[in-house]
Amino acid sequence: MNIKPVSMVAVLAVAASLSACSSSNPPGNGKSKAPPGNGTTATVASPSSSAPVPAHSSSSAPVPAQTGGPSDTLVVNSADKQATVYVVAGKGGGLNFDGDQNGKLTVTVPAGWQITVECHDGASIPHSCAIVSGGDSTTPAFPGAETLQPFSGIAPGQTEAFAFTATTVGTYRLVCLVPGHESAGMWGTFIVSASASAPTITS
Ligand SMILES: [Cu+2]
Repeated sequence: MNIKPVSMVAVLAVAASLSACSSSNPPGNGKSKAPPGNGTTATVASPSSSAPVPAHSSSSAPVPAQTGGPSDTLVVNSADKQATVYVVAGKGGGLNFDGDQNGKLTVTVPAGWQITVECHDGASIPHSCAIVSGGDSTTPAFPGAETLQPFSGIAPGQTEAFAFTATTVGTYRLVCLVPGHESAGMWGTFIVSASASAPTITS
């Protein structure tokens, strides 16, 4: 007789473990509040409110990239001090970021914010994105502030994302580290500001 409520609990537990994405959850932790015989699983979605972690919780894996937003685009989450910068490397096929060369593209972020850069290769040759301290530097200014293989680059048409915390005030470069590209003008300006209240992007 009671088979139906028990199976519903099982379904709910599976659905919860799938949506919560935390494999440490012990199965079958007796959801006694499951309504008997009323077969609706829609209420299971509510646990997500306690887990606001977005897509990027990885430590070694690259941040999941979207399909590459338009150039000169920022998505700002002021409440959480997070911003995503969409950058097109090699827009129109040239050695540029978002069509700009030699520092013209300027991204400013407040110090302490977590920044995600989505680097889209818009050209027919490989490019990369990295935040470095100055001209000819090939070391990321912040841990993780570069695409995975910055010297060989991202394949044409692909998008790769990375995230870092802009901990130190200063003026940096957004560069392509594929050899020869920065010196040919493929760099922008990346400013970590003590006074800015929100990120901006100008070109
Ligand atoms: Cu390049």
